[in-house]
Amino acid sequence: MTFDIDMIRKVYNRYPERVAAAREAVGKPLTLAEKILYTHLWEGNATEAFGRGASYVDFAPDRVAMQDATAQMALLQFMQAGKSKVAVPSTAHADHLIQARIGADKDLQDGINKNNEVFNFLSSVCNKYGIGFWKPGAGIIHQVVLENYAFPGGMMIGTDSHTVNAGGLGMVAIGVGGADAVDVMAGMAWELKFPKLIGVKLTGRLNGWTSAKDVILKVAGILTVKGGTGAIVEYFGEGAESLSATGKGTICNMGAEIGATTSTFGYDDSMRRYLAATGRQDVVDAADAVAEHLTGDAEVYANPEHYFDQVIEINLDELTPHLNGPFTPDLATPVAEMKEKAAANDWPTDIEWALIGSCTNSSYEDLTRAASIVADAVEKGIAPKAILGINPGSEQVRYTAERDGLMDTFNKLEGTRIFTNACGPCIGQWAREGAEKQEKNSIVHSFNRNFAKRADGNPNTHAFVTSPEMVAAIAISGRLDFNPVTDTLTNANGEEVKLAEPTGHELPSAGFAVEDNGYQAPAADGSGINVAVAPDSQRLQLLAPFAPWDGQNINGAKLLIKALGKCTTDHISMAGPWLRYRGHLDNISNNCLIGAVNAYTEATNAVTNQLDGSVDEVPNVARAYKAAGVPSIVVGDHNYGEGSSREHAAMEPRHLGVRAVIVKSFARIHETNLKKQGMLGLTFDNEADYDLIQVDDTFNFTDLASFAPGKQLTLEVVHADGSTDSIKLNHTYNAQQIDWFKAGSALNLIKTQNNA
Ligand code: MIC
Ligand code: SF4
Repeated sequence: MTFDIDMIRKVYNRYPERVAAAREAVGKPLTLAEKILYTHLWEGNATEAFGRGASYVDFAPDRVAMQDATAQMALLQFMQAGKSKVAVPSTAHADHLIQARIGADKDLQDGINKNNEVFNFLSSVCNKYGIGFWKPGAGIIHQVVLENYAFPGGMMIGTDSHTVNAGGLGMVAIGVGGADAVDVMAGMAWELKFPKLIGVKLTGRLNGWTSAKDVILKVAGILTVKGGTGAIVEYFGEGAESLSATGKGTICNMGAEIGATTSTFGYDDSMRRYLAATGRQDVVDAADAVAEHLTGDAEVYANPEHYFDQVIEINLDELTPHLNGPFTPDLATPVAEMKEKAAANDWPTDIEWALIGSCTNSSYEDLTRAASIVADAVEKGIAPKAILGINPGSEQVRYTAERDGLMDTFNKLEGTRIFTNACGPCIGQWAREGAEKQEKNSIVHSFNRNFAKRADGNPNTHAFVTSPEMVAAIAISGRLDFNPVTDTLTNANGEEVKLAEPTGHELPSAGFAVEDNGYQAPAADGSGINVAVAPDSQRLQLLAPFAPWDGQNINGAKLLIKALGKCTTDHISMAGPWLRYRGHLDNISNNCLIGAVNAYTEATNAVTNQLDGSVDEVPNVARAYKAAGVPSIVVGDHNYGEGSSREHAAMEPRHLGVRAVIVKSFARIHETNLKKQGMLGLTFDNEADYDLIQVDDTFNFTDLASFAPGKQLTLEVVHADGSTDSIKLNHTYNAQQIDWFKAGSALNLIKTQNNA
């Protein structure tokens, strides 16, 4: 059964007319990204061409997806919007809160016991408001979405940065903060700055040890973690068509790591095969009727440089396997060069753990390719040197893999652990023994992110991102610099043997199967359902609205922290153990900016309280300023807020009395999250002014009363010796976003509009 097939048919029915209108408005052949964007305008048919990277545009996404760690805050906000039901098909997925420790069954039960209150809350809110709920153990949000909901040419938003994974089935799927999801679920338009377009032409065909993961590892190396900001990446060419749908998903997934708004591929046979195999032949039939509109125009792909803002070409015949890391996903090293690079950089080369899983690489195909390496090693009598841990992407993948003997194969490799169908170690939900000793070590995994402390909480763990088959090979060899193409291993008989190249199955030959997929349909009428939040709960807290702007300039503000270098959302609002407070704003605020590096001392979580000169933890100092009625600001470097969609990174400082975040540049989702929560998210007009900010400065905004689109704001910086500097700050607020600031948050504004 296909979920929401009527909605999908409606979207396809309007495609021809809307694409024709878009073609006329734009006046030239269209990329796929443009077709999807222009067919999802809130206003209906296009009447004008939008400026890429310039125009703010209202869209009408077809659906919304949320995962448990962000859904709590999204739904706490939705509950305040005054609606009885969601306006578009929406789902929530319990995947982030389950720890990997012993193995699937035990860990899942522990996860349910520990998070019972939150899962019950999510289940009852979903039931009440018409939201589908995927229970703990059902799988990772993006894998479940790909298997059940994604459809070519559709538009979706999701409260998770890797929502972009659905580009593997030709969607424009975009990660957002919870407040954006609330807009769409409340039946309002969703606003996005019209993206720029990056075209990636893939020629040739993958071979040998190279996999789809290597395409994005290579692209990340080229574009870096900032290079995709504000852009949609569209893949095309014969190489693109040769990739499986889940392989395409892997590539789109990690588009989040280059800051891209999303990534996508044109509708092709790989998508037809995947849709049919996952029980959605009806989507294939509907899509086939408008197939010409579900891919870019031929002229575009023939002369991409005329239609994209940037074009990259990658020849899959020549692409080799990569390892990206440590500490950042864009540091790309070909496997063949790792020996030299690891030695030069003093990266530990002994590997104790190698992990397969995450929304990036947990498909059936991924498991088969990794299993082929494991089977080969077992057959050749090679004992593994490291422990292989596996989190399947969904119950459907796990069940099918078990039926087809893949789990048996993995279990034949000594020490292998199969964890729950959930995010697990990818989000720090990993009880890794000995991590507390903080020893310097390396791990490899098939995930997407490798920021410091992310998987096991140890700042000295060097995590490298690679394909599942390379993870398996490295688990067996126990070495980061193992090159399966050239290196041999010694087997139990003392013989030198080589691992065979990976082989796999794009789709299960006997079809997918599952007994209980873990889905809970919402009540047809949820009006009688009561959602209870205990007033003394440590996990959940009903939200109190943020105060509206008082119409005055912000005066006498103190510096909470000037962050040095990389400051991702993991630095601003750490995950791992803190995930337990994702539904409780006051409690989770105790992790606010504790990972950010203090630019004056290079210490983390130690800043000077300017009221009494003491040095204390960041959240304590923020609370002290708040209690004294002193506003505060945060200063940051480039790409501030890179990484996750978690709006906690914006809500926590807001809750603790921070009024403005002033940086050299922002990551897209975080900038919007700040705006939504009524914060000032501003950038230095002159980047060098970052250096001018002293620890004991006082800050006065002098022209907030004339806050207007396109007009700079002025900040007076009063230094301790009484001297002052006046600096110019840029912003990207449009009129409506300025109204959010004035109302105290976007949600405050929705509430007044609903009451009007
Ligand atoms: C992540 O991969 O960092 C997460 C956890 O999935 C986040 C969402 C979150 O913080 O809950 C994301 O990528 O948006
Ligand atoms: Fe989960 Fe990791 Fe994917 Fe985020 S990146 S959704 S934590 S598997």
